[in-house]
Amino acid sequence: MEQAVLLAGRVREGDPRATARLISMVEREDPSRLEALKLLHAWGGRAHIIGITGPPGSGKSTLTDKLVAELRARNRRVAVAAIDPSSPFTGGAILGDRIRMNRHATDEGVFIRSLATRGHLGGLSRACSETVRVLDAAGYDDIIIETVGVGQSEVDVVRLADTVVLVSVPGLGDDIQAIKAGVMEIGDVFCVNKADKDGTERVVREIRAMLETAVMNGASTRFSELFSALSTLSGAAHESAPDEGDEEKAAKEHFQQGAAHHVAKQGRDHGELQLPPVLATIAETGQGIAELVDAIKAHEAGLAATGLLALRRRQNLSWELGKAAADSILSILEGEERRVELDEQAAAVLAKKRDFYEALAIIRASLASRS
Ligand SMILES: Nc1nc2c(ncn2[C@@H]2O[C@H](COP(=O)(O)OP(=O)(O)OP(=O)(O)O)[C@@H](O)[C@H]2O)c(=O)[nH]1
Ligand SMILES: [Mg+2]
Repeated sequence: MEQAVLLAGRVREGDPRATARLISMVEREDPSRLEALKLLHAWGGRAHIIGITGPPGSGKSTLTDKLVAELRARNRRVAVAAIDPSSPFTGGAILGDRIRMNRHATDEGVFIRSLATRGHLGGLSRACSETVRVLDAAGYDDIIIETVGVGQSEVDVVRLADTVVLVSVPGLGDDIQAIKAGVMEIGDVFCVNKADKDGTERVVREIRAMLETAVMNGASTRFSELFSALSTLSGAAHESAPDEGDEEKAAKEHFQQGAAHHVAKQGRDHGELQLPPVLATIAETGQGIAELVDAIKAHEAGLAATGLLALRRRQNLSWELGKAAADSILSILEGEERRVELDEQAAAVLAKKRDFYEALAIIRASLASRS
């Protein structure tokens, strides 16, 4: 306990060694981490959490490296949690990332960590969300989560984010790679990297067309929600005379209008349709990075101005709680004692002593009585 108080205190002061130590405890699922995490709970909620996802090799790490540099130039303290799902896709990538990110190694305003996780269910999401909480409490202004958009659990990780950047690249085939309908929905900012390659314009057009179709079909993208909230706000701001309220109110309205304008500018106005920004970048040279950061920050400002940030965080957390609850029930079911019980019920069903649903009801009742 005393240890946890000490460790949490040092994390809160922004001590990078304490932060790294607590994250290592998170990684190896050390039960004593929970005490420190609980103590840090009150200090979280200030960082802007940015998720970056896309197909393997699309340049996420190179982009992240450049985003870090740009955010530093804007005086932000930045932390990166790069997920290493130990998948065959990413083999060896982490070493390259380390070398690339080395230039930030002596910068105290940067913290970079790749997260290796155990293969078990829920391990990845849990480790990532706990890590983000640690980094948030440690006072980093921006936290970037880099995760490869292949499996469901990797994509799930970006549900922690306030702003999700979906990366794609030209030349990965006709059916726009990993950007399938489901993944599309989670994107707030779209980035076509490797714009030095042929076919960039085509991918940009395709993504816009997909977004357009989705919006026209009534699919509520996160962006369209944001945009309509912003238009309501800026409409209201125009109606009330600025001199009737106090200075604070005027400043707030000014900010809201600014955010609305910024988001409108970054997104593309297709007549009635408001689409999220689709930007082209060359991560290797840094081209388009400042615009990408502008778009990410405009998105954050828009969320904050409309109150959608609080809503999104609640939705994210509620999803996370549900997932953690499901995982913990599953781990109970996978325990030895439960296996015996499941086995007994299976035997009873096979022997026609009871049917499947009666057996299920018995298991559910026994689980409920336990908790
Ligand atoms: N031509 C070109 N190559 C790029 C660009 N950005 C990154 N690359 C290269 O693409 C390769 C993959 O880049 P990474 O940043 O490791 O990609 P990643 O998406 O992080 O890869 P994984 O983490 O393995 O999924 C590297 O060789 C980069 O140098 C770019 O804008 N143009
Ligand atoms: Mg990478």
